[in-house]
Amino acid sequence: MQLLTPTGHRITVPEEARSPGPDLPTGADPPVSKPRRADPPGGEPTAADIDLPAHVADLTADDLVGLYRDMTLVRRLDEEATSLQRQGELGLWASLRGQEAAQVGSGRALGPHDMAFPSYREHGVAWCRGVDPAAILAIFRGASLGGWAPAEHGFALYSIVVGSQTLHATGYAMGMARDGSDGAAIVYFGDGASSEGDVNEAFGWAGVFGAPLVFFCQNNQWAISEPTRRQSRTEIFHRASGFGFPSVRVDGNDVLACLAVTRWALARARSGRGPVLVEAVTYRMGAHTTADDPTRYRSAAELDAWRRRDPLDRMRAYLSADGLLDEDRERRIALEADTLAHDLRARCTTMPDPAPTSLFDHVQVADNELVSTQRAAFTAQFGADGEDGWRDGPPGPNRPNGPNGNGRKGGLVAGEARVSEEAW
Ligand SMILES: Cc1ncc(C[n+]2csc(CCOP(=O)(O)OP(=O)(O)O)c2C)c(N)n1
Ligand SMILES: [Mg+2]
Repeated sequence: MQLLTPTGHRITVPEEARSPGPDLPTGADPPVSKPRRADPPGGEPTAADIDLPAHVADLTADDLVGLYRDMTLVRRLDEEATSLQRQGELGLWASLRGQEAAQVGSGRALGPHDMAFPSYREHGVAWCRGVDPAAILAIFRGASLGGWAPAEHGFALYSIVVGSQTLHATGYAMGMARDGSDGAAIVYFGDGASSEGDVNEAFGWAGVFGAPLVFFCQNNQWAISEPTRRQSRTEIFHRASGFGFPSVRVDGNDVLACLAVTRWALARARSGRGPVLVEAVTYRMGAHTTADDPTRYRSAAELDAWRRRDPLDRMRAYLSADGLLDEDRERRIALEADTLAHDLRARCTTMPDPAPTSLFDHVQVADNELVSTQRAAFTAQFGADGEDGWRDGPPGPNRPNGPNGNGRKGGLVAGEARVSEEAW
């Protein structure tokens, strides 16, 4: 298959190195793919006019290698986090494996005044926004109740309540417009989330108010064990037309296509022309979370087919064919990835446990009566530092060894990961 590089060269890439997947109505799209589109009512020219290569034409050789480096580092930190969970250092981990191109491509499209709203799997976007990966691990270790200061990074906190962040993002984007901000918002959600009422309400509000917002749906083919084809009678990207704004389906395993489309969508939103829905077609190569066993609901053949469209392999093939990535550069990136993983492990395993009373500290900006009352009740029972009786005291109704607890004598122990898997 012939590809056109941003620098105007034609290269040939093996057929199996491209996506989208077998169940998509697709022709032979190049990596910087022709977008599929759903025109909004009124015939406004939008996605039809996107000249994708033009949106990445400014990228230098270093920029291109930089995208590959981002994806490699993000994959490595994801692997390390998965191992840490398996070794009992994290309560849970939601892997992004397979979705690196969608996340790095869209994440690198963001500017300093833009604001991103993630779900719980956007470690690659977090990376692009300068969030310390250790802060993400702290959440999954139960050592942090938040993670980072959203305003510092233009990156909101993770949201576990599926789809809820689309409403937060819509309100935020409407506020940006009123404040005269020159940025836009982007919100990440999954194929499964698109079935939620929250997401459809967000579409309605963002469409009606012309909010400067990019809805970025990573269709990774699965919502835990529910395949996309059983979640919707229509293609996800078609939904936007019913709400009056344009949408684009993009090859989510193509980092350049994701970068180009998101740049286009953000520029459109920033210029006051309202929201866009991007459906990035990709694949979750790992389990839903470490609490999940995907072999119970999907075939090895399916995984294998998507493995051949691995976004890192594709970018490596692309760069190598263009002579932009030699063995030495690759070795240096691999070394950097190992160093990152090593550092992350050391920092994760030595994280101090938070004080139990810190639970009350960040509920609201200022204390209110309800939180104060709860804090007083908690310290009356467990002492000023909240430590008394947690570990081996007599049973109480909600204590680890009480009737509503988990029945384990001794309850929580220091260093034990504490994020409940059941919530996922
Ligand atoms: C409102 C709500 N309902 C159910 C859940 C349980 N849950 C967690 S993740 C998930 C599937 C989400 O699938 P998708 O939106 O495709 O995102 P993905 O995990 O594939 O990235 C579900 C049902 C939840 N966290 N929140
Ligand atoms: Mg999904």
